[in-house]
Amino acid sequence: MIQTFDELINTLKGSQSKVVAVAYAHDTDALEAISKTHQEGIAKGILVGPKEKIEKAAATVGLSLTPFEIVDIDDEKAATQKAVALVREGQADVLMKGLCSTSTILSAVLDKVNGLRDAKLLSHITAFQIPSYPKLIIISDAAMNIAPTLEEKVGITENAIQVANRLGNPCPKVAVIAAVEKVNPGSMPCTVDAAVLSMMGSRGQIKNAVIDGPLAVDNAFSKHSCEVKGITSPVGGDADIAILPDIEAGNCFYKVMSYLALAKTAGIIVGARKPIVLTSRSDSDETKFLSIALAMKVS
Ligand code: COD
Repeated sequence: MIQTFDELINTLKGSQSKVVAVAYAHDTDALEAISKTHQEGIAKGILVGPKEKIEKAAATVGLSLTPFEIVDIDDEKAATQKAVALVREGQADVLMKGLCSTSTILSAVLDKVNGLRDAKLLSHITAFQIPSYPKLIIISDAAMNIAPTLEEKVGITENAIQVANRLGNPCPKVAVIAAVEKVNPGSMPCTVDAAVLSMMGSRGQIKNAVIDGPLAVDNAFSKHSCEVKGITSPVGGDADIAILPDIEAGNCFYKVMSYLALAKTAGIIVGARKPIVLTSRSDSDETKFLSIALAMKVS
């Protein structure tokens, strides 16, 4: 079972046959990340966008583009659609956002005819490595589904479980997070969703995981907290996955882990035919590299 990002990287070394398609690639951050990925022997890259601008961006950060194929397309929408097409046609294994806007890439991905949608819900998952916890923590959804319904939370949970399975954990422990551990139907509807997801796990409707909720964050990750509060839970204190109630909670968790707890962080969108790396400009170079690595592992 993969417990750290170093272990993840080690499992990928030598998998140079896999390819990342970068949409609108004249972005120095994306170019540096893809170049590191190539140097580490993890993946090759196809750069889609205006060739002259890609070369200029690479020159400003001193990168050689020799190892990369460039598909010369000026227009943002057309370049993004081409990168999506490369993934859809099997010429690339992962899609990565370059300088195109988030809405341009998401609408190309969600396009019913030419996009990357399968029957499944697309959701964002983040993996964190932090010294105070003995294994990677996966959370969802910090960036895609805004206010998921119960049905969408089932999709979010299943996607996160599949990522944990791909990381070698056949039966991850899933904490469905709320502010409290008691079901409060009147005032806190997310506690009801958490209880239903938990029951769907124990009835085998959601497979390959042990699910418990509602659990507050302290119950999910601290055995001491469970003892103090008298909570008996197969997940409490040892969660592999935390499902957050909505994008606000998910995004706050992500930013607190990254900016205040200084976690090593990787984030990708899953549920499409292939994973998508959609990092933001404020993410560190390390996060961009680790996100590509996680996408490679899941692809
Ligand atoms: N999975 C599968 N299909 C989806 C999903 C999904 N998560 N979301 C939308 N679709 C499908 C719909 O069924 C529909 O067929 C089509 O896509 C368009 O759906 P709309 O009209 O809801 O699409 P949008 O463009 O209004 O919304 C989709 C977004 C993903 C853009 C939207 O949910 C969004 O803005 N999410 C938050 C993104 C964000 O701001 N993140 C910032 C945090 S870093």
